[in-house]
Amino acid sequence: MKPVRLALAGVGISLIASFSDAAEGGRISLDSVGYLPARPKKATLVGAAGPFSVVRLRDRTVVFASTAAGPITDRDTGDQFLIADFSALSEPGEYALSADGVSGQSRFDIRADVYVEPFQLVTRAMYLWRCGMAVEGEHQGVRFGHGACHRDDALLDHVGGRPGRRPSVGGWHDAGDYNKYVVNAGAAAGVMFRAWEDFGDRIQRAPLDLPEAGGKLPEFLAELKWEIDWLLTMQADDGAVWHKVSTLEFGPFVMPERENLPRYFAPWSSAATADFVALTAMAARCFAPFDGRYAGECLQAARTSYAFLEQRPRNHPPDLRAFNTGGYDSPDADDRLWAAAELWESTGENEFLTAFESRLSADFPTPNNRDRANGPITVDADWDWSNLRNLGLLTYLNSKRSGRDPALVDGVRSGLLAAAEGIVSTAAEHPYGRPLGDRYYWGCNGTVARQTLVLQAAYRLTSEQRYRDAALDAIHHLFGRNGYGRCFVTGLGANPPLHPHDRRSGADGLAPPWPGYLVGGPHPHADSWQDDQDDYRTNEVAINWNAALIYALAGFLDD
Ligand code: 9MR
Ligand code: 9MR
Ligand code: ZN
Repeated sequence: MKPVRLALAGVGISLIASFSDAAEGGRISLDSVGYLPARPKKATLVGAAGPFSVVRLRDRTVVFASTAAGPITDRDTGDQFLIADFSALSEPGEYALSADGVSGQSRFDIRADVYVEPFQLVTRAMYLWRCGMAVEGEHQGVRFGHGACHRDDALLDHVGGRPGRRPSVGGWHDAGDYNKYVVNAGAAAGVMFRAWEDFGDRIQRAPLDLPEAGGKLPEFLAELKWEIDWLLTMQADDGAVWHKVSTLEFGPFVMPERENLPRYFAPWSSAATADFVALTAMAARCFAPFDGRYAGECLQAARTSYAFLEQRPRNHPPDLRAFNTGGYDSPDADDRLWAAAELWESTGENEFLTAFESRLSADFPTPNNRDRANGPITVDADWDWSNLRNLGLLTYLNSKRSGRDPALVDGVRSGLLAAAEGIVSTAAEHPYGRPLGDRYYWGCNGTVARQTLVLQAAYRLTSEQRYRDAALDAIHHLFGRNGYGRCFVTGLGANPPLHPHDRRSGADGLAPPWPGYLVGGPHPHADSWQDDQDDYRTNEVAINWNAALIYALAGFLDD
């Protein structure tokens, strides 16, 4: 679908219609889930004249009226937009915004707990992704579920030629497919552990209604344990970590318990091994207060694989020639850095700190150069599974432990603030407040959510609200303030995706898709998203994207 240009008589400017079908009378794009009472509230108007108003639904009273600012021009496309700012409206309630020149109105809520239910929904979606057990859930009156699947995982043929199986049951399916990939487990669970460490108190007060509710672990950690238990099965006897458990070709669109293709361990990789170290080290310290024995097991597993890697300093990509499924193959420097950071944070042992700091200096020599001491160390504003360096940097920066090199700490701090500042201005300049600006690639919606890790870290250092407000921009964008005027999460908000590339949703015979899943998003262009099951490039769902959204929402559970 190409944007349609409208020439509105009397407005005097050429206005651009949306990427969506709602183009005819212009469009209002806003966070269709809602806004926090005290924080900024903006909508993007396309094809509007200027005046807009907000009606309180309870009594149909106009509670706010103003004129949208603009037009502002999208630097890349030349398209023009107006920005309706209704930040001053702070009374909790249910509302609808309408604008002159645009037919229809757009609903939203204002509430301090407006992101609690979305948080529960997208976190429960991780549970619904569980492999190896039957799962079920209800959403908007529809029951979703599948039977116990993949109880035979997995075959050893491709890891050393030994015939037979070794148990690797459990974990989460990766995405719309049912395979299980260690590197993406790192990206997903790593971000969720960070959510736990940053916002655990508040997370703990949001019930998830998981089978483990009421047990000795907080539910959120119980969900993570489902993944970590599986991850532990990916460690070979020598400490190498197999790259994935997968079919040889992607399976058909059937329910998981009916996918009966053989599934194999794939050969080890150093990136997967390092991600395993980082995750099991994080698990060790997050589980320690609740289950010391399990924490001990995780730490021992981390040490074993770390020692294995120390003997093999070079990048070792996985040999995936037998497989035509997801690769998740990228060099291991970021993974090794992350592994050292987490082992240090969990143990306090100097060996790991030294390893982390020398890697940091070697990759980014600035702080060792006396002339440029305290120069910024790059912190990425735009990152995904192939570059998990930020997870290590954030752990290092947040640490309460002593012994860090102050020049490196300063370098990371200034790099972080520079990255966060860049994100803030990118969001401010973007017509739809998109903190990733005009970068569109596979899974970019996940990155938009993931940017909030950097923003929240900057907020923690400075207490400056603009970092949190840019994190809210990310949420607003994903929940409807985008070129489609649609929420990108299944079962949530306005006009959400109905046809994600998700085998369960395609195969269960139910009309609505499985709820709580963030779709990958448009690429290569802003208008390339299609709500089409066949379009796995823009409309798949994946654990690393949902995990990032879990983090984004966890930051705003009580405002
Ligand atoms: O369903 C697969 C999806 O999970 C992957 O992300 C995607 C890219 O690796 O591939 C999908 O599988 C497609 C395959 O690559 C080509 N034939 C059609 C498959 C979709 O049904
Ligand atoms: O998220 C992955 C994206 O960064 C890659 O560009 C893409 C192609 O390699 O693969 C994506 O991951 C898919 C994985 O390979 C298989 N399961 C579904 C994942 C999401 O589409
Ligand atoms: Zn399964």
